Amino acid sequence: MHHPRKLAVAAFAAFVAAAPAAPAAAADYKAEYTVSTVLPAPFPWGIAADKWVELVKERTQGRINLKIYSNSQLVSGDQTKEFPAMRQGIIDMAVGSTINWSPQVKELNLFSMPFLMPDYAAMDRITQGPVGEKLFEILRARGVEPLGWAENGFRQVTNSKHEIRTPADLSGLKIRVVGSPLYNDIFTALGANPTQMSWADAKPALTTKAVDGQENPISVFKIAKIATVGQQYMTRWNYVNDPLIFAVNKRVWESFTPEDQKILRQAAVDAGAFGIKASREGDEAALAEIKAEGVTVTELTAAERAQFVEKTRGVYADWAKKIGPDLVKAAEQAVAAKK
Ligand code: X2X
Repeated sequence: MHHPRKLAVAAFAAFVAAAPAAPAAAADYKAEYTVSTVLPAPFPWGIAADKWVELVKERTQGRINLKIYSNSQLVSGDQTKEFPAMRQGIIDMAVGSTINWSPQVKELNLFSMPFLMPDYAAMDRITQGPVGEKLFEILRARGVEPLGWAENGFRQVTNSKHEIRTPADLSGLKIRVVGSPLYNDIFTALGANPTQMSWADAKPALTTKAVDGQENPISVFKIAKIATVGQQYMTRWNYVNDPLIFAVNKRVWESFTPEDQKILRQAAVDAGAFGIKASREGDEAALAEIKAEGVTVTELTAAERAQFVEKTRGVYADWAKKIGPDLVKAAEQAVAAKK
């Protein structure tokens, strides 16, 4: 015969066991989660990532700790291996550039389509609308949970030889590019001689003059002191804008309680907004500073810019097929949409 008290205890235990998902014990969580990035603070990229770490820690009272590993160190400096490493769980999370993930996720080449986005508003209409949602769905199907957007910035071409005002000025220049083969195609179409290399190798190659030029946002050029290795000419052509995505390995994501998932996602959205502001304001401030350092900053007239657009139309059409014509069309519509 059972003691009634024991029965009550057993019933209560059964009730607890059947109760809907109680918050996972902290013991189920890792003491620390690895977050891969390329550029650390004070680059806007690192500012966004650091903010995420800070907000998550604060909003979980220190239960969830993210740790940034910058300069692609978790993938031995090869930033194009970040996405597969995160998908496989070698890395828990990343704040990564769409350029660096494009070799594995071809749809992310959308942001590298030459001269697709004329300004920040166009960029925001893509990332914050149905196209952004669609890209997040694609990433989700590929084994990572995307949470929010940040920004590396509009990328400008620089070189050590002379001012670039027309495609002819690019002729024969050796330009360091990263990530996707789309960049090889763009610079080849413009008559340059593109060479793919990681960020880790870029500055040494510029220093030794193994390459004549590179392309990166103004803030990156300034903070990495690219002018000091002889890059005296910048053309502000805004040919692509490079967004960053906060993402988490799927199994790691599923290990979090719904409440903690909500915190992680909202913290990414908030850190992203903070980082985007830092990126846009940073570019503005850096522009004045690099000019003061003696860098020639070339602004193109509409007619001059049109020549670069014209020369890259074939590459654009070719890559629209690879990325997906519907997705590219939706992005073009978002760009054209009036608020
Ligand atoms: O390697 C680059 O040029 C950088 C730092 O901008 C990226 O990771 C895309």
